[in-house]
Formats: sequence, C-alpha cells, structure tokens
Amino acid sequence: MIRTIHVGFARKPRKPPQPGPPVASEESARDQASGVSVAVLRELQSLQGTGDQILDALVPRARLLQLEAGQQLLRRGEPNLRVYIVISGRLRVVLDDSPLAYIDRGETVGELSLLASSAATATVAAEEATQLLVLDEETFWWLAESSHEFSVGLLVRLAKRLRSNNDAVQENIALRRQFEQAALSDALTGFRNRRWLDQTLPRIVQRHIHASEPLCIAMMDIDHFKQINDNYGHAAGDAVLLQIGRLVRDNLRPADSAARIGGEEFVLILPQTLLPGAISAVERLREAVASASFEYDGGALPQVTVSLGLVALERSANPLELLGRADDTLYAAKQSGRNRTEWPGRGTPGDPGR
Ligand code: GH3
Ligand code: MG
Ligand code: MG
Repeated sequence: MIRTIHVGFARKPRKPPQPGPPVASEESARDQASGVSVAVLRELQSLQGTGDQILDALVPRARLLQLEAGQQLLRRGEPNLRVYIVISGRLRVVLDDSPLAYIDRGETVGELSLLASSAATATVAAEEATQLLVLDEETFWWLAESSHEFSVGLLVRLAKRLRSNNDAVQENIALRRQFEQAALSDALTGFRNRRWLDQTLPRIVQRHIHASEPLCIAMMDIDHFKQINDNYGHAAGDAVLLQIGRLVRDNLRPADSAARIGGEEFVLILPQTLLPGAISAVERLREAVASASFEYDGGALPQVTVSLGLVALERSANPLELLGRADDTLYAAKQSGRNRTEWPGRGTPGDPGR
C-alpha cells in the first residue's frame, strides 16, 4: 500500500551543481569515484527496493569516502550539501560532546540539512573506520525522483526522527520541571526554599492587598539549635529539623504554606487569616513542638522548642518589609525567653495588655 503514495518533492529551482563546502576532513580522507557494486548497494537499507537500473546509473554518479575512526564528516553549524549512505562502519552523532545517536550500515546522514538548506545541526564523526557513499545535491535529487522507494524510505526516516525529537522535547520539558521543582525546594525537608519565597511571596501579598483579604506571616526559629548539633552531632540536628518539618505540616491548614529559608529558620504563610486566628494556629504549632519527644538513632534527645514572630499584612506593606517585621518580632520572642510567639501589640511577658 505504501507504494501507491506519490512522493512529490518540491524541488528548489536547480542551480548549477555547486562544489559545496569542503567536507570536514575530506582532504585527508580517501575520496574516489564510486566503483562500488550494485550488489553491495542493493543490500543497503536506504536503497532497498530501488531497481538495478537506477543503482547501475547511481554507481558512476556517486563517490566513495573512506573515514578513519574519529574523523569528522559534518560539523555542527557548518553548511552541508551532501547526503551520505553508510556502506560499512559506523558514524557517531555528537551534540555538546555527548553522543546523541549512531548511524549504521545502510542508514543516511546529511539529508536534513540538505533538504532544509540549513547548517548541520549536529557534529558527525566516524566511530570506527567507515565507508560512505557520497551523493551530491544533484545526485540526491536525481535519486529521489528516480526511486520511489528511496523517497518513501527517506520520508519514513525523517518522520521517525521527528517523532524521536518530539519525544526528546517532552522528556526535556519533564526534566526542566523537575529541575525547577528542585531549585525551589529544600533537599532535607522537602519544604519550599528561600528562592521560592522570594518568587512567590510578592504575588501572595499582592493578591491579598488587591482582594482586601487578611494575611499573616510568621518567622519561626528553633531555639538553641546549635547545642543539639554540638552535643549530639549534625545528623541528630538534621533529624530534629525533619521532625519539626513534620509537625509544621501536621499543624498547618492545607491552604497554609511553609518555607525553610535558612538553617533552622522557617517562614509560615497563613493566607486569608486574621491575627487572632493566626495566633492560635502558630501557638498550636509551638505547643506541639514543645510537647513532642525527639529522638535520633534510637536515643532520646532533649526537649526542643521554637520561637515565632507573627505579623499581619497591612495595606501599605511590601514583602520585604513584612518579612523584616516578622524577623524583628521573632527577635523579640527570643529576647523574651524563647519557646514563645511574639506579635506586634502583644506586650511583654506578664503584661496584662496581651
Ligand atoms: P537561637 O535560640 O538564638 O536561635 O540559637 P541557635 O543555636 O538556634 O542559633 P544559631 O544561629 O546560633 O545556630 C543555628 C545552628 O543551626 C548553627 C548551624 O550549624 C545549624 N544548622 C544550620 N543548618 C543546618 C542543617 O541543615 N542541619 C543541621 N543539623 N544544623 C544546621
Ligand atoms: Mg535558632
Ligand atoms: Mg537562626
């Protein structure tokens, strides 16, 4: 059925055959008029089905090129006006120094840049001693017009290449998403990181100001965390960070978010929340930490506490100013004895104005 397809290549107006740019390393390669036999050509996949008469006519039109291992055939970015069919050996397609694909016996290379009148998109070199049949532009078009099978085969190969390129693009998109995700999260706790906060907080603030909705931000810092590292080792400190991460997740609402912005410092974002609601949410978290038992490697660790500075969004606020106020408030919580939540207007411990 495939044979009924009419392949009409839109040919460019025929210019007198141009010599074309020198093939990389062609100078040093053995380049001779093709004395290759029709029997050999008949076996090549890209010429299969092409009649002997056409192959007979092809022999004197084509040339042979012998490459030593490592010799370059095409160089990325350089023009190419020839199509090569691998008679024996193997070519390696290289992009940015890493092998992209191999071109084996019977397969062709160079057709994409020739058809698109564009530079070679990758560098191609001989993986091992390789013998090639060289079709100049004129011969290539003659063969495409003379052999329906060659043309159909060419279309099929181009379609497959397009398909595999599309697959590679999809893979790249998925990989890029993964990298973006990794760049925005903290490897230890899986929380969002400082970069995420810098990117996202301005949008959150803007949205709340625009909608006149309340928003609270808390800065949380583990108390005397250095002592845990100093007394039990860094790995024990990491275990505490992980457990506190779990407590944060368990005690915040799904709409809330948290970022680990420094060693033992977290920012909690409580959207659509007024200060009283935020106070009870972060106090619940603070108490959960204070009453949790921590352990590392089967051994119990001493009690761990956190201090928090909580602020509410004001109309004129910008994200930096909001974080700065939260940081100042956290400092006040540390100054007032730690294991404590401080917020503007709370007053000092024992102050009945709380
Ligand atoms: P304060 O109550 O005033 O906050 O005292 P602190 O000891 O918690 O604060 P300080 O800033 O003196 O020490 C923070 C420590 O956190 C020092 C640093 O080694 C440790 N740290 C930072 N990142 C990590 C981490 O990823 N893992 C571990 N285990 N420790 C970390
Ligand atoms: Mg600390
Ligand atoms: Mg700190």
